[in-house]
Order: sequence, then structure tokens, then C-alpha cells
Amino acid sequence: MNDTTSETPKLSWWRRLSAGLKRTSGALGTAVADLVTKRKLDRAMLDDIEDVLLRADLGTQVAARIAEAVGAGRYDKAISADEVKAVVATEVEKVLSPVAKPLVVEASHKPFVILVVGVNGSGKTTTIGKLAAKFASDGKQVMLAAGDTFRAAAIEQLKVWGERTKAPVIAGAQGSDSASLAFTAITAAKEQARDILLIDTAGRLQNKAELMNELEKVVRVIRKVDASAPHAVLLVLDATVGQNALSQVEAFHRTAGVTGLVMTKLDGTARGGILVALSEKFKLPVHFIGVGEGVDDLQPFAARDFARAIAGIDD
Ligand SMILES: Nc1nc2c(ncn2[C@@H]2O[C@H](COP(=O)(O)OP(=O)(O)OP(=O)(O)O)[C@@H](O)[C@H]2O)c(=O)[nH]1
Ligand SMILES: [Mg+2]
Repeated sequence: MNDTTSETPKLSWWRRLSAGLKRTSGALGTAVADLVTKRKLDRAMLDDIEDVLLRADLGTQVAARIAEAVGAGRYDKAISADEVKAVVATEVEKVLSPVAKPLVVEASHKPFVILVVGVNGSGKTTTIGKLAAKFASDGKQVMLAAGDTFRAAAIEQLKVWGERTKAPVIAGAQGSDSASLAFTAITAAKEQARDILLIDTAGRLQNKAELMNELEKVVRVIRKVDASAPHAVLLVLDATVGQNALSQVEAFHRTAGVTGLVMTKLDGTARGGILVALSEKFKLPVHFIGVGEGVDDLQPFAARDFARAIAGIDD
């Protein structure tokens, strides 16, 4: 039976995260399965473990470091598969802990302007909807801006989230300029004394100069209304893309000054290991992870949980 409705929310999202990272944890499990029979750690096994971690996108540095940590003092000694997993989890957690930071909404900024950016289909609009619901339940007055002016469907999608979360939506006509829409939205949010303004943007590939320039303009125009804004620039990354996330972070950070990351689609068949490589390389805060399409499927990023899911340790 697959009834998850009676589970506590914590258990149900943990299940989805650990199922999503099964590809990584399963491969790791296979690499260390020999331990059950051999009961001894050898070079070949350390190479296998490093290889699995590399293929799981954790990056060369982290993979090498973990393999070294597993071998340290245990080479040629008896060790169980569970011990190996525990070392992997500990080492991954060390990389993730410094970046696992909540998104802090400072009340001194009214509105606190959050710009949401990312490539096509990464989950920006859905994440905005989930965030709006979270903020509303915290008693915050939220406003949404449909800065994805390219597609009529995108504007409609945000309006649906606006209705659901009872947040007014500032939208222009399809094809209108997204920078002026952002300008209008901040002005309206100020006038209406909203606490938080979430600005959606169109998906854009990080290597399309014209679209990245447009994003730069959006940021520039936002600063004209409020020199301290945007107060947060969230880059939404799809966990299933793997290595490509590295160049996404680089390009969006350069263009829009990313202040934090959200990784979506960690349910399903994720390649979530890339989050470890990203954390090692860029050290940008990771605020949330998405583990489903529903309004409650956005969780604050927890380093320990994520590390244990990657290592395949049952909670
Ligand atoms: N399984 C899963 N699906 C998600 C998650 N987040 C978003 N999605 C789905 O991914 C698809 C794209 O999400 P959107 O929010 O429209 O993505 P977007 O970045 O706004 O897309 P564009 O505006 O086209 O660039 C939708 O079908 C969402 O329901 C998640 O955490 N898990
Ligand atoms: Mg969208």
C-alpha cells in the first residue's frame, strides 16, 4: 500500500527526498555491498566509492575528500557498510552545513523585494506560489508580480497562485516590458504597504546574452525605485539537470547577484548530488528544497537530512 496521507508531514517529505536521491544512495550502497562479504576496506572499494560520488555529481574535490575520509585509519580493517555510509553522510553534511541558511525577511524593508530567476521550467512560478503560501500563513501581506511577460499562460499561472494565497497580483499585458512591470509592482507594493513582493521572471537559458541582459535591466530598474532592492535574488534550480546547474549559478550570479538557491524536483529521479558540488564551489546560501508540486512541498533546506538521504541512511 502506498498511503502516505496518514504520515506526519516530516516523514512524508523525508520519504520523497530519500526516494528522489535513491539513484545516488543506491549506487553507493552497491559499491559498499562487498563489505558484507569481504569485511575489509581496500583501495578498490575506495575507488568505487569515489567513482559513485563523482557520477552522482558531488564534484571531484568532495568525492576525493570523502573517499579519503572513509579510508582514514580504516584501510585493511574491518568496517561495515553502515559505517561507510555514516562517514559519507558526515562529510557531505560538513559541506552543506555552512550554506544551509533560512531566507530571512527583514521587516525594515517594506516591501521586502524577492526576485526569482532561473532557466525555463526550473520551478520558479511554483516556488513563488509555495513561498507566498508560507509567508501568508506567517501573517505577512504578500504581493506577486507577473514579471514573466512573455507568455500569457505564465501570467495566468501566477494569478491562480495569487487567488490561492489571497495575494494581489500585478500583471501587465502579454509582451509588455518586464522591467517596467517590476517598477509598477514595487511602486504598488509600497503604496499598499505590502510586507513582501515576490517578482516572477521568464525562464531564460544562461547562455542567451539578450535574455540575460534583459534580466540585468530588471534588476537595474528595481534599484531605481529602491536602491536596497532586490533584497533577495533567488535562483531556482531543477535538481534533475545535474552538472548544468554549475553554469546556471555562475551566469545568474554574474547577471543578477544571486543571494540564495532553491533546488526543486528533489522528489522523482533527482540528481541532487550537484547541490554538494555547488555548495563547495559557490558557497551560496541554500534556502529551500522542493519535493513535489503541491503548495506544502517546499521545505527549509536541512544539511543533515540531505546528507543522510544521499548516503542512503534511513531516518
Ligand atoms: N515533482 C516536482 N515538480 C515540481 C517541483 N517544483 C515545480 N515542479 C513542476 O515543474 C513544472 C514547471 O514549474 P514552473 O513553476 O512552471 O516552472 P518555471 O520555472 O516557472 O517555468 P517557466 O516559467 O516556463 O520558465 C511544473 O509542472 C511544476 O508543477 C518540485 O519540487 N517537484
Ligand atoms: Mg514560470
